[in-house]
This record gives sequence, structure tokens and C-alpha cells, in this order.
Amino acid sequence: MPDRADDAVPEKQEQLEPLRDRGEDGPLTTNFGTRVDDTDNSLRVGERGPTLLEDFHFREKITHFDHERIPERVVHARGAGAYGHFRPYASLAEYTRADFLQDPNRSTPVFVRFSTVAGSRGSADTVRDVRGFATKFYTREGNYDLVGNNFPVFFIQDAIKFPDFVHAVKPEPHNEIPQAQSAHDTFWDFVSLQPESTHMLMWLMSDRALPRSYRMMQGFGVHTFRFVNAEGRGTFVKFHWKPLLGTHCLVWDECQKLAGQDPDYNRRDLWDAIERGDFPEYELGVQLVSEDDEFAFDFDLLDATKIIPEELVPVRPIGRMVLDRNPDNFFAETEQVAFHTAHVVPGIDFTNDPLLQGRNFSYLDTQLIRLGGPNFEQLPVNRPVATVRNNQRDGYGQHRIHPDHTSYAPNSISGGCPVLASPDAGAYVHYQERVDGAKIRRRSPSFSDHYSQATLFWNSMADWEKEHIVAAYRFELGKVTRREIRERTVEQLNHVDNDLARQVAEGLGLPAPEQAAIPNHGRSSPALSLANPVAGVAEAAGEEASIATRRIAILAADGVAAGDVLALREAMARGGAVPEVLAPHAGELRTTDGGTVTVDRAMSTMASTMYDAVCVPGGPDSARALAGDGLALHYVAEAFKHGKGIAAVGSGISLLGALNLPGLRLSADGDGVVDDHGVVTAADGADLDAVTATLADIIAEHRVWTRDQDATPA
Ligand code: HDD
Repeated sequence: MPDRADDAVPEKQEQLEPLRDRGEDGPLTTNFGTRVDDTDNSLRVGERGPTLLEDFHFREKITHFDHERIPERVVHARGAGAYGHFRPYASLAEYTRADFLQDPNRSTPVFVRFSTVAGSRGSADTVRDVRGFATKFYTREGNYDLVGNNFPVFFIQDAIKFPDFVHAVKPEPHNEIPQAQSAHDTFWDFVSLQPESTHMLMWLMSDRALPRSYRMMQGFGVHTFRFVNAEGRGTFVKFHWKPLLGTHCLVWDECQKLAGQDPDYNRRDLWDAIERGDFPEYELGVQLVSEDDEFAFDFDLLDATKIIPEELVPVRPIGRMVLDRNPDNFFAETEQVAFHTAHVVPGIDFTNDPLLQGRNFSYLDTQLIRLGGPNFEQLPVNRPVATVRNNQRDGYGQHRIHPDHTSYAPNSISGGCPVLASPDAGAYVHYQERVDGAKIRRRSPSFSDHYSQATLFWNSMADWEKEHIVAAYRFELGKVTRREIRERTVEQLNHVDNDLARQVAEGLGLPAPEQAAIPNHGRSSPALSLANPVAGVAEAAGEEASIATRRIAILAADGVAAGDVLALREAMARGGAVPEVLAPHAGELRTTDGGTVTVDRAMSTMASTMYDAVCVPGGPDSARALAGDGLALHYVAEAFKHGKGIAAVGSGISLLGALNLPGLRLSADGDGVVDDHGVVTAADGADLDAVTATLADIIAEHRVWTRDQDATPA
């Protein structure tokens, strides 16, 4: 295990250490401590006789096993977690009194859980879905939970609709099919009748729903929250997490294949990176809006289906989070961690966003059923590092022993303890917002524009992003069996953009709407496109787009040119990437110079989908073997289809030649390095540094979108 990051904070880990049960040395015992001499045979009458009820070891072992499962989360059931720490860049005292945002020299421990939303605990990672991005800050003033997603908006405006939405997206009730998919009738039935979901659907149909890695994914607090400073002045705030590795996504074909090839793709990626010492980092940014500007926008700040375009209010970087420790036990930590939007600290408060208000009820309620009672805050991962002291007592799983004789206030027997804190002594003071109105079940008219920002999103997309969105709608609706639902969705899309609606309709064989239901306003927001670098992060990090942590496959067989393998491997590793030699068999490969190279993985165990780029070194025998190997051929064709960087050297180029990749002109003449649509080729003897530098530039751009992907068979 590599060393922790330099500014790691000890408080939380110190608290956890005595609770870690490493089961060191010593004999097996029952849960009540009696030593056990046989755990393989139950106590019975004679060798072939019945089992005895008095076999306490048997009964305890089986009973414990029978009770091992707890209910999975009703949403966000599948996830992965990690510990780390957060440090602000500068004091934010002007806006908030939150202690953990005051001192740039002090770090706060965190636990983060990433998740998918719709699937069960055992479902695949690479499904089309929203991703959860929930952060628990263990501050000195108590736990603060920022329970966000990787999209900045949500499906619905009012929490009372959440059960309807979740019932619609979950597997259908009669047959529990499909698992972790939105491509089915009940989901599209609901959203096509629910125009407020239109903006969120644009995000869901975009590549944002297919993150390459939890380490390369943005996070958003979604709601407008409120900062409150020491003078009691409030400022509206939206939270943004930006990954230092950039925001990158997979393509749909890749996702579908990965769901079978490695259902743990995103979880494994996070785990492996942390084990390697490639600690994921995210910059926290805020959009701040003064209370005077509450009504300055053409949308309502309380409406969670809206963003504040970054061109209107820039994201201001305020700090950085590093995740540097994997949990020791999945169940104890990642499964039992309990997030709650109402876990707030002084200086952070709510707004009247009706989605947020409902969440503030739901998260506490759900932990009671999921974790079996009101003492879930005592579970190791949930325990604040701040002192907990109150008159709450008893309940299932009570781990505290309270020796005091009073559990009520006021009291005199315990000298009135625990005493109340004053605001100056760190007490939470609710923001004193004046609210006045009649009791009504009605939504504000300021929540009623459901299309402008969906159009803004569509207008902001690069051509390839638009193509992917259209393809996603065609796929999803193509799985919907009821024609009227497909038609209704096209009609909704025609409120976003006529061209979009037409393309989707054509793919579905439906009549294309002739005219837009609402004319496209023509506005766009560059920050929404993955094609544009994310503002803030690179400057703060002082880092260029890089190949750090990218996985590079070097395809080789017996007879490979050792020099090529070495040069490719070393150059990639120098850039911080993770190169691996893949071959038709595991073990060692013979090389042209009579030596050997070690194979990292047998090709059959690691598909091209698990790498960001592929290299084919020279060596005539190796190239011939690979060109005759269907797996190797498929490997390169698939990487090409998915827009990945490819490099081939010398005779390695013949593998590409055998594939007839559409639009590719392969020329290995001369000694130069050729880059044709992200396929880098160089003749034997060419400058390998130039090959790797060109490939590195392509990988840093993530994918090449100028190829004819659709025409590539793979
Ligand atoms: Fe939620 C879990 C994020 C709306 C009710 N939600 C959950 C998690 C995340 C979010 C990241 C997983 C936390 C973890 O890793 O344990 N939820 C969101 C966001 C929303 C949102 C960003 C909209 C802005 N959620 C939302 C509403 C409700 C809920 C409107 C209910 C009214 N969410 C829950 C829940 C869950 C949950 C049922 C399931 C398990 C849990 O809370 O601990 O209470």
C-alpha cells in the first residue's frame, strides 16, 4: 500500500483504528468467546444420526449467517467508497462560518461514496444512469454531507414525486425486468408525461451517463443551498466537484460489453487507482449568488431542474479533495455509510427548494429501516469526529454506555449537563428567513419552463455529442414496446429542438414533426460540452491534460521486438499511464533478440474495452501471429470503433492492414510518424519517442471522434 497523501488528516482514521478487528492470532471462538475445536461437523447422535438442538456453535453460526443481509438502498444500491481529505484554498469567512472552510492549512477527513441509481446492489457499473457522488466531511463541528450526483439537475421538482419516478425507472413490477436500465416502457411512460424531466433526460441520454471512471466524473450538489456567515448574512450557493483528471466518458457499445466483461468496471478502477497510489482528486467550486439577485434569472433558483449557466455565474474554485484510502471492509464502511442532506454544520443551510425539503425527511427515515434503528450514527464510518453528547438513549444496537443518572433536560442531578451551546460556542443557528403565505398544494409559476435549458444543453453539444444523444434516444425508445409512449417522447423532444425530434423520429420509424413546437432560442453554454476543457481545474492544479492513470494495452506474441515493447512501456509509464503487455498466452514471450518479455495478462482475460489505447510493437513473427488471431484482430478493430488511440510500429502495422479499417490510409514508408485519425504508425527504426509522444497527445484528448465508427465492424 503506497503512503497516504502528504496532508492526510489523522482524526477519522485514529478513531477507526481501535475498532478494526484484524482477528489476529489465536483460536476460533463463538461470539460469546468460547473456543471451538470443530467448525465443519455439527453435533449429532452417532456418525449417521440427527443433529442436536444443543449444538450452540451450529445454531449461532447459521443464525448469524441467516441475518447477514440488510435491505439494500432503495436507490443508489450499488456503489464504491473511499476515504480522503479536503482542504480549502483560502478562507471563505466572507460567505460562510463553516469551520472546515476557514483555514487553508487545515484538512478535513472525508468519506465519499459513488453509486449508480437504478440497479440493485449486484448490478453492472457501466449502465446508462445518473451517478451518485456523496461526500461526508467529518468536520470539527459535526458531519456535513454533500449528497450530490454527477448531473447538476434532477428529474422532478418536488420530492413528493420521487416514489413515482423511482417506481417508473426500477424494473417493471410484474416480472422485475429490466435490471439497471431506463430503456423500458414504464420509465418512458412516466417521463413522457412529466415535462419537467426533459432537461434531465438530455443529460441522461448524453455520454455524461457513461463515466469512464469515478475519478473522471464531475459532481454537483444540484440544489441551491445557502451559505451563512458569522454576521448571519446569507448567500445562495451551488456546489460543483471537478475531477483533476478531466471529465471523460465511455461510448455506449463499450458500456454494454463491459457490463458483462467486468460488471465492477468503475468500482475496480477506483479501488486499483487508490491501491496504486494514483489518488483521485477533485476540486470543489461554488457558484455564489447574492440574496439581492434571487430573482435576477429567467428560472427559479429553487427549481432543481435548472442550472445556473456558468457564463452567468462563474464557478469559483474553493478547495481540493484527495481520496487516498480504500475501506477495509465493504459492508462495514461502504454499505453502512449513511448520508443525509440534513447533516449540516453552522454556516451551511437550506433553501425552500421543494426537492431538498423532501430529501431532508427521506434520508433520515431510510437509514432507520436500512440500518435497523436510531443508533446508525454510532456505526464506525458514520461517527463524527466531533464530540456527541445528548439525552438520546437506548434503541437497537446501542454502543454507548452512559453512566450518568440523567437523560433529560432540564436536570439538576447532573448539574444541568449537557448544557446548551450558544451560537458563539458553535451552535447551529437556522437562517432567519422570513416566510409568509397560505397553505397550498401548488407549484410556483416560476417553475413552469421545462424546455429552455434542455434546448440550451442540446445547443451546447459538439456534433459527436449530438450524434450520441440521438443514438441514445433511438436505443432507449427502440426498447419501448408501446407506440404511443414513443410518439409522446418525440413530441416532447420537439419542444427542445426540431432537428433532434426529427432525427429520433426517423430512427424509430415515426412521422417526423414538421415544425418545432417552440422555436429554438439559439443560446448555448460552452461549459456543458465535454469537448471543452473544464474551467478552473487545470489552472488550479497547474497541470496540462495528461495520460496519467490511463491504461494502455501493448499487444504482442512470440517473436516481438523487445526494444519496441520496452520503449512503449517506459514512455507510457513515464507519463503516469499504466501500460500492460497482453499476449495470446500468459507467462513469457520470446523476443527477436533471443530474450524474453513478461506478459502481464492473457489477451482472453482483458478486452479492449478495459484500456484507453492500444499499441502493436514490431517483430514479424509476433505480427504474423496476431494477424492470424481473431481475438487480436477484434481487439484493434474494437479499439478503433470506440475512438481510442492506436499505435503500430514496423511489422505491427500489418495487423492494422489486415483489418481494412474504414477511412484509414496506412503508410509505413519513410521514417516519419503518421497520425491518421488517431492511428499512429511508424516504420521500423523510426523515432519511438515521437511515436509515443504523438500517441500520448491522442490519449490526453481521450477519444478520436473523426473516424467512421459506425462503419467499423466490431
Ligand atoms: Fe437521493 C440516496 C442523490 C433526490 C431519497 N440520493 C441517494 C444517494 C445519492 C443521492 C448520491 C446515495 C447516497 C449513498 O451513497 O449512500 N438524491 C440525490 C440527488 C437528488 C436526490 C442529487 C436530487 C437532487 N433522493 C432524492 C429525493 C428523495 C431521495 C427527492 C426522496 C424524496 N436518496 C433518497 C433515499 C436514499 C437516497 C431513499 C436511498 C438510500 C439512502 O438515501 O441512504 O433516502
